[in-house]
Amino acid sequence: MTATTATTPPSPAPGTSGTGARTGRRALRDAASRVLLANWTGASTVPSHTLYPHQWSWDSAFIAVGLSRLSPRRAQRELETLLGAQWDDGRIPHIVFNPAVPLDAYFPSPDFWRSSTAGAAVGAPPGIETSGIVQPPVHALAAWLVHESDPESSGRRRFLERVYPRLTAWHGYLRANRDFGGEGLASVLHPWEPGMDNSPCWDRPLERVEPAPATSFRRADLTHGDAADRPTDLDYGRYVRLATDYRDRGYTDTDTDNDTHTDAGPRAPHGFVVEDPGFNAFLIVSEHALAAIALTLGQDPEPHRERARALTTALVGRLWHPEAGLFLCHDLRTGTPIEEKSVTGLLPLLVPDLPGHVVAALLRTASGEHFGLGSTTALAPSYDLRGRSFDASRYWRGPAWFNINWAVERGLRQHGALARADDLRQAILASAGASGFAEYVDPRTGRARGTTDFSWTAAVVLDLLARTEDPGEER
Ligand code: 9WN
Repeated sequence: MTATTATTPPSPAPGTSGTGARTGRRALRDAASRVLLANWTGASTVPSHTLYPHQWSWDSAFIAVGLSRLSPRRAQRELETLLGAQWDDGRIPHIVFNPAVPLDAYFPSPDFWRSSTAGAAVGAPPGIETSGIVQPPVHALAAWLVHESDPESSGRRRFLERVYPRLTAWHGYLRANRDFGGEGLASVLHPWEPGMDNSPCWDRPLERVEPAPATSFRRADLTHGDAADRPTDLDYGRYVRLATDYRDRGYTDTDTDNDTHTDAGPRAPHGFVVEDPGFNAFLIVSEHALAAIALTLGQDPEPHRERARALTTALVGRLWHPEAGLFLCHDLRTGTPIEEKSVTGLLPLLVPDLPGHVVAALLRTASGEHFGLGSTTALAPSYDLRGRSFDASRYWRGPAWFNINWAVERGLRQHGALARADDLRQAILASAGASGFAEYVDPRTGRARGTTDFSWTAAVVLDLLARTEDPGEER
């Protein structure tokens, strides 16, 4: 499916009270439910039947949060299906392939990743094909929210008992294998890992990567997506090179147990090694969620709290840049910050114990000229409105994404910016509905980009609607 022409001006959203508004909310809820039901494949949900016909890691976390508002049982299943593909080293792969889908429906396909053979030595499961890279650790947060949506069914099915060891193993993988900076933060090894694949933040680090020849692979995304909304062939060549190199070294993360902890360029055997604030913000929030899960299970929450505290200190110490008013990505191959303003730098608003001056600066930056939230834009754009690489249509280089805005909304609310959180919530609901549950939208006009009937867009709508309908339900 190509981009639609639906438009959603950043105008006032439907109100939250009165009969008309109630009818509007019911219609929106029904429409969002239809998207998730149509994208359900029996054990999990595809982000989109056309563009992404398998299970994606962080998509499933957001989807589970939305599904919990429809069917807690199905939400639990969504997460447990993903965790069923976890590798023995603890990693949760970014894609779990559906064997019934033809190989040419998505690239890179299972015969590219070859997880069950190439990853066997580090514990890739036999009998399931997955990718070998990861995505942001939203899963423990999602598991906790799924539990909270229906503690009774969760308890009856021993949901938390089952997922807790897997989630702790996942965080253990990131601690043991991805701390290339040496202060606890997780690094990403591929632009697909932070989930914001085509962000201008990756342009400089990617310049060092020799692209795989265009003739060595065949993209499938352009069959379903508009080329103007998608990464370029040159970007794809570099994505393919990095993934090929990782695969060919058996998906091992470090060369030896030698000291890889040097900021001036880790001896990590990877062409791309970056600390990303959004990825780590989700890790911290998920560590807090593990503390809540441990407490519920009668286990000691303190180790999780301690890790969350240490990660928060490292996040602020390493990635906070007061002069930018934002967290910046850090390129570990050069030991330098990446001087691009991306929405990933606002995501630490999710972190509960940030210093007050950092929160105040983030709130200013969110509504300032670079992101324009509440003034020139209704939803936070993925990249600096004034940045030289800003592109309102192209994939993570400007468009606004709904999962990210859901996270920003939580962050604003958590730090007491309630009116702004309310406005953003309403803007998400209005824009999602008017754009046909678009994958992403032009942040200035609301015009739908990418594909439509996109699962996490519908999922965050269901979650926000549930919380809007019952303000007492805030979590
Ligand atoms: C590569 C599925 C995924 C999202 C990512 C988004 C996009 C894939 C692609 O789609 O990435 O993983 O083929 O472009 O960037 O965040 O998880 O929705």
